[in-house]
Amino acid sequence: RQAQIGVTGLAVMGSNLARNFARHGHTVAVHNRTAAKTRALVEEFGHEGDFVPAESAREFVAALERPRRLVIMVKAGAATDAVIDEFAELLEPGDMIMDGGNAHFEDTRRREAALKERGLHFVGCGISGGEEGALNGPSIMPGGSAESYRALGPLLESISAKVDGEPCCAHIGPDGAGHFVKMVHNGIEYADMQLIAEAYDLLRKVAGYEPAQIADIFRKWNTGRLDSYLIEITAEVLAHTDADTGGPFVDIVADRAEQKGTGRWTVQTALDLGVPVSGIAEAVFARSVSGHAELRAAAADLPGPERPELHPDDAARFTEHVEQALYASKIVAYAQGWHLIQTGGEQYGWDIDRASVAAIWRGGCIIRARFLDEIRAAYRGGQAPVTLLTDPTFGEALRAAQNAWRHVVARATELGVPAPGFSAALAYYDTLRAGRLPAALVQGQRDYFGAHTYQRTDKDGSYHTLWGGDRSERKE
Ligand code: 2AM
Repeated sequence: RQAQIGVTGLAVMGSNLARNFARHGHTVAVHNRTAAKTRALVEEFGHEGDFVPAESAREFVAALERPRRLVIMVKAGAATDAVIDEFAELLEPGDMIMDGGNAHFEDTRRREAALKERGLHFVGCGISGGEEGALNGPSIMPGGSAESYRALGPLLESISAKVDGEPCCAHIGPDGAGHFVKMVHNGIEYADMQLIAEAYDLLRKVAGYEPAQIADIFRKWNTGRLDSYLIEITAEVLAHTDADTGGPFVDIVADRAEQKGTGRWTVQTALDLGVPVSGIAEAVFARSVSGHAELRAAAADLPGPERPELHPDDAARFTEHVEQALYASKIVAYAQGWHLIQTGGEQYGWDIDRASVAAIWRGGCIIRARFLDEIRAAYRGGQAPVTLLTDPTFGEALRAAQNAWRHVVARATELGVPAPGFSAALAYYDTLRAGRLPAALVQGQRDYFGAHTYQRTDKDGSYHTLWGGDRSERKE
């Protein structure tokens, strides 16, 4: 019997994806470099659906109906290239190779171009939702040709998360578009997590609440506009008690946040494309600084302000302000992410539907949230806003939140509690709304020391002032 789809690379993500296909009634060929894993998968989960185990690459390819749909789930980087090379030899024109790993979109572009020469479709596909999502319904972001989506899309849509009956899977655009959008998803995820962590820190250090109380605050927030997977799990983590010490779990975890690199890629790409993603950058740097034990130890005795205890009424009011600041900062982080998607789409000619990206992130992925309905609405039909900040719904939320937002950032600063995410988000907001920026002065400095020239507000052309001479102005 012939399989509709094949999965090679049967670590947890690959196994779960294969099981998800099988549970949805698809016949799935399964293969792994080490064949013992293939046998183990079929032994343990064979009853869940129709698996065709293959011991060799050749057997695996022969098991697939044509055009072949082959999913690679191995480590990003050299392993992915090795597996692509191995299978490209065995495939025929029209066959499809989908890479469901976390590849860099530039690698995906390179691989797609190389395989196209051989008549093969290469689909770089972002998959979000972790191991649990891969099994029960992830958010899926496939790139590659429209033709490959016609063949692969229905299978992918069938295994994706669903929201209001809509699959959390859509064709993002050609070549690297899917992995690009997945990368931005992760960058936004870093920012969202950092903002939530700052809200916790302020509620603890300024308002004086204990982790269990803050868990309750987050649970309450999760019934409102902040309703999201990340807020939900944050409440769970904060409510958790360490079995060894009997104290809050959050107090015994080493405070060094690690990273696998997709947040860094997002910021590097944004720098290359000239897109200000300051909220995401601060989140990446916040993880980085947390890991610099030597810097933190050296600076531990630097002076800070006194922190007075808050009256319970003031703590309750401050909590409301933190909710406003968190929501406003979150809007900024997502606005920056969508700006990056827009610019990447223009730079690489992808024509990405930004409403559809919001739609497929409503379920399955780590940043899934009610909030994404609003972003979808902002980009759906009519004129897309230049920035999410000026969309009527978000603009109104920012207008209502801005005083509380400023108050929270000011209190954090006065009391010496670092809030880089909240602060960067507010600075971005104020930068965009400022009529004049001191960038004018920077242009003057550049012209002074480097004769870099400047433009004037009142007439066209480039100008240079003879700073070392009589300071007269020349049109260049
Ligand atoms: P393995 O079980 O034989 O190690 C995660 O590492 C998955 O990627 C595993 O299924 C692993 O196979 C597979 N993998 C890693 N490097 C590989 C390579 N160079 N070729 C084939 N499979 C590889």
